[in-house]
Amino acid sequence: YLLLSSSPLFLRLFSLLPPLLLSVPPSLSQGLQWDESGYVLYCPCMGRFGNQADHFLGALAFAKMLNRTLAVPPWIVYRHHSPPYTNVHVPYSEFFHLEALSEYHRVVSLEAFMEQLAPKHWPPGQRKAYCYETAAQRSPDKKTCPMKDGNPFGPFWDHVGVAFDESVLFGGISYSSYHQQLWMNKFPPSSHPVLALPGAPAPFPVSQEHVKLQRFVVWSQKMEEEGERTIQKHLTRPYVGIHLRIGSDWQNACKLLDSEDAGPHFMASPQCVGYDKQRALPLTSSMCLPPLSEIRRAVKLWVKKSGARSIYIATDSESHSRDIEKTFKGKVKVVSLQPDLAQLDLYILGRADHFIGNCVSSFTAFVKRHRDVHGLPSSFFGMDKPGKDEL
Ligand SMILES: Nc1nc2c(ncn2[C@@H]2O[C@H](COP(=O)(O)OP(=O)(O)O)[C@@H](O)[C@H]2O)c(=O)[nH]1
Ligand SMILES: *[C@@H]1O[C@H](CO)[C@@H](O)[C@H](O)[C@H]1NC(C)=O
Ligand SMILES: [Mg+2]
Repeated sequence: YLLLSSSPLFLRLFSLLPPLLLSVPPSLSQGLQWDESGYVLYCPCMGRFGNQADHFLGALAFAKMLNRTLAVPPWIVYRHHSPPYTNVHVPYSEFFHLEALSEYHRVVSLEAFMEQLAPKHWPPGQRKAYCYETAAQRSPDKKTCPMKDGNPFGPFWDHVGVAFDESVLFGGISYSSYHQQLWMNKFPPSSHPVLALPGAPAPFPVSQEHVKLQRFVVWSQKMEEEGERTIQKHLTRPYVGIHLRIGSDWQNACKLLDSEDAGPHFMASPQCVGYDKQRALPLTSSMCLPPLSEIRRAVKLWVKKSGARSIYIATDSESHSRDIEKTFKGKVKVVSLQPDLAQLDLYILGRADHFIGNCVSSFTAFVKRHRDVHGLPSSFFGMDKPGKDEL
């Protein structure tokens, strides 16, 4: 069992991990049958959790579109500033129910695929990489997919235990449903059983039609227990959860908004300004990087509206909890745990009575989608009433 204490939680969670396959539900891990319709493998090699989650939804849809089983990759967690000072590859099922995905489409964990299916059906010597011609242009011979070039690419495939033997290049084809038939014709599973890709076959941010796939991303029992215990211990309902994305990398990113031709679409912003570029609401700088005055205004408004008795602050930097406490003259409990495990923040924000997020952040987007699935209200700094997209 996991107990919460501030710093070693993350490591404890991993040290308790049974080696690879034991954490996969038995029905999915035992006696895996080879799928003649083929597989999609990819590295979640762009960005941190929020980006990886956006990409995951698109990759899931892509696999279904091609009627191939998705080999669900582990999450890549960057632990460069604290132990173990390296990338950690966390099995999907550590955070979420692998089986819940099956309601939408056939999946297998990449770990189980490698352990049980690859030795016989995708053996060393026959491992082809697939990529865009443009990606291969960067290689010395101009025709090799850059599967393991640099971080996180190399460490990822090393972790999985894969070396690639050959490259298959493609061009003039996109990952959207528009090209479904083209994919099917070009790469039939009989001659191309395993499509291994250097990155997710999906756009960032997640496309509008795939937002609703969040429904199949269900917290693991372990995360749920840890999350519920934490909420019960520290918070009093109703509570407002807020996401402060204000660290230095973010300050730099938001500066790009000041340029003349910056439109409303910037990183995850379609989630609040709307996906339709023509009709999108304006994206202001306080939506990207809310100043303390805006943080206090929005928190005050939503605490009042929801009758909140406590506030949970998730942050990538400082929590401003003193200032927020003062705003309420100590009458509302203000909590910021800054857990080592970012997913614990996501869990707590996802369960709040009201959530105020950062429109441009994909970390917020994960929470927003989860709350929409469960019919819970959300708003954004700089925007109290987010635009509604027809799904
Ligand atoms: N624990 C915690 N980590 C955060 C928070 N905000 C950002 N981070 C970290 O910063 C990363 C931001 O990258 P990403 O998830 O791709 O979201 P984005 O950059 O905001 O779109 C997260 O994955 C976390 O590791 C937060 O509120 N709590
Ligand atoms: C999709 O794949 C499954 C599993 O291999 C197979 O049984 C089914 O016939 C395929 N469907 C189509 C339309 O090809
Ligand atoms: Mg990011």
